[in-house]
Amino acid sequence: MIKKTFAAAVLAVAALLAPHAPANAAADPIREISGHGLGACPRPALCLYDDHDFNGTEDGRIWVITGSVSNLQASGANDRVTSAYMNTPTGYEAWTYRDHDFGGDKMIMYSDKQVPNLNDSISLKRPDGTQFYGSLNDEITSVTFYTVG
Ligand SMILES: [Ca+2]
Repeated sequence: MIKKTFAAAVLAVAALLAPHAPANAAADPIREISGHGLGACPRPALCLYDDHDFNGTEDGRIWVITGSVSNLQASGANDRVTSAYMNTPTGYEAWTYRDHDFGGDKMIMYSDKQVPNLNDSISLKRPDGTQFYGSLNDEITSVTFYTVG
């Protein structure tokens, strides 16, 4: 409860400090497109695909991430993502989380990383930082996306 209140206060202050950009200049950190394959993913972005193998050979839902999203529910992507492609040059990093607000087990996505099936046994980290192998299929609920260095 205290943590939530603090987080809300930080967000409120951040909103006050943020410069006002023209309405049409503010990029939505998540948008949905339809397509399949790695080529459908714009750069730089983290693309989250509804189906395995980057939606295979047929068009499907792709969520294009260019900023952090604390809950994928509003975009319709919550608990749906089955493959992922980090289509960025070096200097970008993303984490995908099992829970909202960047909680629970997480998977790192570094530049050019491809994960064709989140149902495979993939390298994950617990909230305490310990590494293990498990699935995140249809379980991703929040994402961070940021530049490093
Ligand atoms: Ca899915």
